[in-house]
Amino acid sequence: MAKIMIPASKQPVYKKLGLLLVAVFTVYVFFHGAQYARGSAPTPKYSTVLSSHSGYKYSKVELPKYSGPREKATFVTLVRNRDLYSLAESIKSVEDRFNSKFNYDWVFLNDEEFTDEFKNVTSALVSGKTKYGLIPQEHWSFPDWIDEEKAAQVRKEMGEKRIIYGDSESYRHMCRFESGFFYKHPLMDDYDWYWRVEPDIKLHCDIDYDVFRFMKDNKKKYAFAISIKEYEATIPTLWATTRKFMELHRDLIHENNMLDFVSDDNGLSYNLCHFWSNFEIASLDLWRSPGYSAYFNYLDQAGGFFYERWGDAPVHSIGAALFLDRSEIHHFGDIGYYHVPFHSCPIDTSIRLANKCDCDPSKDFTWHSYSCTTKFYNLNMLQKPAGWQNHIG
Ligand SMILES: Nc1nc2c(ncn2[C@@H]2O[C@H](COP(=O)(O)OP(=O)(O)OP(=O)(O)O)[C@@H](O)[C@H]2O)c(=O)[nH]1
Ligand SMILES: *[C@@H]1O[C@H](CO)[C@@H](O)[C@H](O)[C@H]1NC(C)=O
Ligand SMILES: [Mg+2]
Repeated sequence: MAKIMIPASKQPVYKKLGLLLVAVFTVYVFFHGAQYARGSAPTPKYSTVLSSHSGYKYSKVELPKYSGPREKATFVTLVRNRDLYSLAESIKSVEDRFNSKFNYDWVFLNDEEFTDEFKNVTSALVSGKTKYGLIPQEHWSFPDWIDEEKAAQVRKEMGEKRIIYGDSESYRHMCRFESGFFYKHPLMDDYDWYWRVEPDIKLHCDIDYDVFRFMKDNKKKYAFAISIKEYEATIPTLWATTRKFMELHRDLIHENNMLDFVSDDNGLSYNLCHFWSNFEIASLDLWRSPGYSAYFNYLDQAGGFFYERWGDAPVHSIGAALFLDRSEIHHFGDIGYYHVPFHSCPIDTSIRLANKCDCDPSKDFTWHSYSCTTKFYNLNMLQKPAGWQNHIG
């Protein structure tokens, strides 16, 4: 959508051009009025204000810049009550940078009931509707084919080896839930798209367009901000299991897949590359598809979520690489993002200034040698920003 930009610093000029301004607004209001009529968007919060004021002042305050048809989309956060205030900062950042302009809903999921304090604080921060869901027990427990003693023994051994979260049972339920169940929660039935948000994340830049509409209009199904390599010790047999699945289900794998992102030797081994799943903007159809459903069930039966410590990030990434057309995967290079310990920060100064980014480009991880994003650009012959070589680190 065209942007109407009337910087406050130029207001005196507009006073002189009062008539022209009125004309511009008339066209603007007409255009957007037509958009509301076309779409199924709820009435925008400021629509009536426009006609009851005159003058240039509301060019800064009340223009419904980001109206029009919206997607069936929601934010989704899996979280414990005790992480409320870490999450509150994430929400405030996402609202300030993006969602206060679009008012998308937010679904919160938990393996325990949310407290009233949690609901009060989060519903005050979110500009869209908030929904709170309890995870059904069968989505957060050992399936009956898992040998719990063996699983406990593995946790002990992986703890002794100091593998990150190696001794944690809840982390494993979390990874299995994010891999195969979050999109099956009834609260997610209302949506086609989601944006995953975790506690303690931050958006570094303003996002002035509807990312969900971008995904739809550009035929994207999965988008990431940061990619990285997995700790091999957490997934010793994930690739062997994936290969067995591929042999059994060749028909389910997309003919124009992106297997070359996850394997450097034509499928023989996993190169450990994955999209960092604490940030995801994606289509729920991907996970609800016959291909991914069969893949998740196969992995779940194999038991690696408990007998190893398979993460949802490699599982989602391999899933996206197998079941999507490679053109359906998108890197959001203009969204500055932080989740400890990595930043993505646009290294292109003009993007950083235009989007009011507050990050230090020298801390950007995107073009670092541990990141897999350069590989993603190379494989897809996408143009990398000028100066990317200087950020290899
Ligand atoms: N309800 C619930 N949510 C959890 C639990 N463990 C993790 N989560 C959530 O699952 C997501 C991933 O967990 P994190 O602890 O952030 O895992 P991580 O990102 O790999 O590790 P960090 O570097 O610690 O952030 C976050 O949204 C957490 O809030 C749990 O036991 N219960
Ligand atoms: C939550 O908000 C309700 C309504 O404002 C209030 O009655 C209740 O005391 C609040 N509870 C907590 C724990 O903040
Ligand atoms: Mg996290």
